[in-house]
Amino acid sequence: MEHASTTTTTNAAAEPQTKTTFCRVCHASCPMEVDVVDNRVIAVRGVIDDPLFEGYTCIKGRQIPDQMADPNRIRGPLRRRPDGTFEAVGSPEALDEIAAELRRIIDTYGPRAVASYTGTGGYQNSVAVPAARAFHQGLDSVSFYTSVTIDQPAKGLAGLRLGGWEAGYQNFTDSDVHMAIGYNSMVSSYAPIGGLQGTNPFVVMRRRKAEGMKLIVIDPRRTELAGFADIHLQIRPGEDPTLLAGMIRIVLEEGLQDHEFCERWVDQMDELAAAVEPFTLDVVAERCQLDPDDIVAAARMFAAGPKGTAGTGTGPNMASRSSLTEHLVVVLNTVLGRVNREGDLLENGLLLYPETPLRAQVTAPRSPANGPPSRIRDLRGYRGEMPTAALAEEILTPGEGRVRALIVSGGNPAVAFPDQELTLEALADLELLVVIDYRMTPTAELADYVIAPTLALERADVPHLMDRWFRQPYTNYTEPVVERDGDVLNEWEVFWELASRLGSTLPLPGGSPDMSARPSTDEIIDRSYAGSRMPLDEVRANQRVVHPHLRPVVQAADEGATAKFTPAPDDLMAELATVLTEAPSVFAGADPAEFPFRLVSRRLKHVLNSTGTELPGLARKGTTNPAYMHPDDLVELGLGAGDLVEIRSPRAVVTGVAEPADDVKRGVISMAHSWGGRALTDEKVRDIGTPTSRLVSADAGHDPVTGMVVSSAIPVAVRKAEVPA
Ligand SMILES: Nc1nc2c(c(=O)[nH]1)N[C@H]1C(S)=C(S)[C@@H](COP(=O)(O)OP(=O)(O)OC[C@H]3O[C@@H](n4cnc5c(=O)[nH]c(N)nc54)[C@H](O)[C@@H]3O)O[C@H]1N2
Ligand SMILES: Nc1nc2c(c(=O)[nH]1)N[C@H]1C(S)=C(S)[C@@H](COP(=O)(O)OP(=O)(O)OC[C@H]3O[C@@H](n4cnc5c(=O)[nH]c(N)nc54)[C@H](O)[C@@H]3O)O[C@H]1N2
Ligand code: SF4
Ligand SMILES: [Mo]
Repeated sequence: MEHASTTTTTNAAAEPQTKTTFCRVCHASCPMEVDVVDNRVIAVRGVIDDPLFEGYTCIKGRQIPDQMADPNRIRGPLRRRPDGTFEAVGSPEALDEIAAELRRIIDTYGPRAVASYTGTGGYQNSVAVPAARAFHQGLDSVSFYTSVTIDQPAKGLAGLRLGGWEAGYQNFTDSDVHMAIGYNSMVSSYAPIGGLQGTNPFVVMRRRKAEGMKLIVIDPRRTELAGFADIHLQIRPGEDPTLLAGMIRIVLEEGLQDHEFCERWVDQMDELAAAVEPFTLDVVAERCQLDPDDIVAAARMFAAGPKGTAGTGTGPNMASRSSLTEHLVVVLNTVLGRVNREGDLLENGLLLYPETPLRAQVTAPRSPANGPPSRIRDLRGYRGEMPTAALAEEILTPGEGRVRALIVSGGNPAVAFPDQELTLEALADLELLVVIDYRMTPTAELADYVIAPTLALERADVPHLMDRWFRQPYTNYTEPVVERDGDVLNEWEVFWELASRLGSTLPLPGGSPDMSARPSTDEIIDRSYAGSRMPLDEVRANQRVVHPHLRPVVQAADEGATAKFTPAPDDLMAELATVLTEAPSVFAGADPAEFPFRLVSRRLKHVLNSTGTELPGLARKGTTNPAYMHPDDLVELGLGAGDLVEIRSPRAVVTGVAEPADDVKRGVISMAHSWGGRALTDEKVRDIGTPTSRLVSADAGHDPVTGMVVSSAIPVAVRKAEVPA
């Protein structure tokens, strides 16, 4: 099924053939109707009668025809010549050479020296991550990295230290209140579980508000989502742990917690109360630069519920102390009893993964990071991956286990990884760099080989990321809608071809495929999602339909279930105790007075991180990632719209292009990441944008558990740039 059947028309003015698929530019997986003429996608649009999306798409998805037909698209492998330029090479030859080099590296240094990193471009393909993971298992190499560990890794870990609730926390669809902390679904299509997902977000939010749902938004910017808020707390960036501790204190002091639930399921309530005691309203209000009355009103509104959760996005997860923030959010939800109870129905069907028990009980707390030791800063792997924030140092630090080869699958480390200078040094230090990407990115420019990938509409797929997030039991499968254009490979095929040449296997959840004859993509999908709650055959036959009867039902707790939540673990409470005494330890030794501004990250409507920046229809000329600042701050600094601004952190200096925005809090600069090129200077800033990742430092202020590098709420000094005459 990998190759689409195309209709050959004899008519010169060929009639477009319309097919239904889904968009994979981002995780949201919007269904799409696609018009195809002569194997070319000429138009795409939303599917009006889709029960969840109701025709919704965004500007990024609608540019797919341009992306596929872009004359600069890489349509076959490229090999670096000694002089640094690239030459075209056939994929069998490129794969032979890469495999031989991997063999040499494994024989010389051991399998750990071979690393791969799957970024957002690979992540949208349902089999790219499973194939990369299996490749490492087959080789017995722990060096498996993805963008998840530089995204919001603290989320998956919070429920380990505190304990989890097997049946999960409450749904968005019937919540009475929701608290959104540093995410903006209206632009990003992203929300934590229990929040507003990217399935037609504007319409859904309007409906929920009309039904009486209350919304609290905590964000230094008055975002598109904050425009719907009943209360918007325009917090000073990086102060989320302060505010959350203050809110928990209000809840406990006013006795607003779910007493019955806490009595039965939560330990350490006294320790928790003692730990938040110093977070008095006055202290919190001053630190967060908020009105005390607003904080109390928000805490009471959220506590009144009775249903609904608080959840975070990338903002607070990129800021310092992200594990602590995540912990406090789940503690707040937990003491208010916002969990699914016996007999409740989950909104989502969890169709693509094996069925797991859903009892109304606590899963015992355990240590969060228990994977293989990293060679850097006492970090460890977690959830089967190694921490990407330490990958540059894994490459640069001599000794056993040093990474020597890296396969980048749909990622752009040169601009997306924290600490750009260190990242560039590391990429240049590799003995082999292979990049799977369809365009010449700053990372691909450094590669020994660039492999051209299939694009979304050229491959069979399932919406694996949204599977946990759809508001209903719903799924979608797509065949390829056009045939491959060029000598291009699906990401899984790259890993299969290399494993096959290395005499290794791809042990997927459903077992390794045959390694002597390349299997079909559908076989790889079947093996990657083996044991799924909805069998894959049914998924294929059953697209874009809501299956209300498949909403999982929460079961009773086991008799005598004893595990309890532990909201006050020693290490996190020790960290909490430092919040009021030490400024966020972003850059050790840096004088906060010298860096009075905070630079925060954000998403832009028309690009996905760095994807799309090359398309004229999206990144309109002259529009890169401006430095959005409050107009009064600009006036004070003597800056006008479009002026160049020097932004200095304790680590480095970048140049931005100033843009007034009265939705940004004073003292804050709001800027998107993954811009700029390979140079460590910014002469071309107006054309290629500013790499904010240069401002941060891999080894200062990192999260002790996840290794996350501070990449939002970055302390900076700002002044008008001196422009040479
Ligand atoms: N300062 C700061 N830094 C951040 C963040 C932040 O908020 N602030 N956010 C972090 C987050 S959340 C993330 S996820 C990372 C993102 O980190 P990355 O995923 O490494 O960066 P992207 O720019 O998304 O790179 C995706 C690449 O995939 C390519 N691509 C697109 N489609 C395909 C495809 O079908 N196949 C293949 N093979 N390639 C494709 C694109 O051309 C692009 O080069 O950045 C992180 N860095
Ligand atoms: N259009 C578009 N969509 C995208 C992407 C894109 O680049 N463009 N990227 C995709 C990716 S990789 C991801 S991970 C998701 C992310 O999805 P989101 O998490 O929704 O990302 P953002 O829209 O950047 O929202 C983060 C918000 O946090 C706020 N913020 C920053 N620092 C702080 C802080 O210290 N505290 C608090 N409380 N708030 C803070 C910012 O002002 C911003 O509004 O989006 C995905 N979707
Ligand atoms: S929200 Fe994401 S999946 Fe939907 S159209 Fe936009 S880019 Fe595509
Ligand atoms: Mo992300």
